[in-house]
Amino acid sequence: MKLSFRWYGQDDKVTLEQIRQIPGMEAIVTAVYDVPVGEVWSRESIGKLKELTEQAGLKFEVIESVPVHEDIKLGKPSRDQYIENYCENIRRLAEAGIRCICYNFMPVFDWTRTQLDHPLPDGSTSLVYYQEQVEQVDPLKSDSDLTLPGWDASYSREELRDVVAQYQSLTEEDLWANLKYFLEGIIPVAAECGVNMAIHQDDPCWSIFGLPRIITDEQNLDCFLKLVDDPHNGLTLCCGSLGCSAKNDVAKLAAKYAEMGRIHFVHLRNVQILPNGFEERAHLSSCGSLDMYAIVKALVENGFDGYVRPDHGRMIWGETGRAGYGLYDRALGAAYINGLFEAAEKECASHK
Ligand code: DNO
Repeated sequence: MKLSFRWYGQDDKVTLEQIRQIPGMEAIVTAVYDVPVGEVWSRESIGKLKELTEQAGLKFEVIESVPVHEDIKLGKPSRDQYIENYCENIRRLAEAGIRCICYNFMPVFDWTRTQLDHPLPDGSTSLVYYQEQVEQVDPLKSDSDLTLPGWDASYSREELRDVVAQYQSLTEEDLWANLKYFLEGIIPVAAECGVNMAIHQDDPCWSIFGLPRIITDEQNLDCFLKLVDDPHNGLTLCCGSLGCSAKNDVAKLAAKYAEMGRIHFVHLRNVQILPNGFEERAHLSSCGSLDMYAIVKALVENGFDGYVRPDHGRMIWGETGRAGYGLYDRALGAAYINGLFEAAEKECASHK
């Protein structure tokens, strides 16, 4: 595996110099943030990210995310232009050395939580999702001030209502058809450029705010991989997104899709499943519902050799910053991930 760390560019409070000092750190996961969703990224912006990353002694090989324009998800006539722009981004990123692109196909809202600073008993804070709070934080209601770091903040409330309304007549089948159309446009380009596309699961892995969500479970991941049956059409296996539903056996999915060679990127984090939702916890198996060692072992035993990153961390030691993306707890996560892989690799080698 190649250990990586998400970095939000020069505005990130976490610096490349800090990231480089995490043991075993190889690559940076980043994106161009100065371009509206759907537009072509400038070679200058891509080049700057590459230069900064490489100057810091890290590799520039993974992008998270190249976002997919809503018109593509909605299947509007303008999608062809947006798909062409997407292909151009793949080409430009490949030229700059990118090997893996993470993206998602969630209508309107990316990852969603109901509180970003929930205190845990040890005094740290973490991101949580409580069903009873979902109603209160409905982003379409005028008295809701919720905006989350993962959401496209460029929408006004009116625009948000409008785009959500456009989904009212869209069924899950339509969304699948639009995803297939998108993949048929981009995967041949990715294959030609040697880039692995890695779809992120919907987070949480169920429908929210009345919008369809389809990248949610084993059956749907099977369907997804068959839409375009090419190794460049693969997954970002996000343990926390799949693992917040007890119906997903993440270790089993890790084994299955790694064996098929379709996992290109892994987000490792633990969650505690609760009757009314879930809480993000420290990475350790004993802190949440997921058996992190079983997941890593499943990856190693099945020949996974892609990128891995610690996912959301708690806020600890008084750190403030971007929710889920502070330095300290993610660095602890990285150290733990190193340990899990070393143990799994040695155990696997001893059985050969
Ligand atoms: C949340 C992230 C997601 C992810 C996108 C991928 O912290 O895991 O925002 O980057 O869904 O497109």
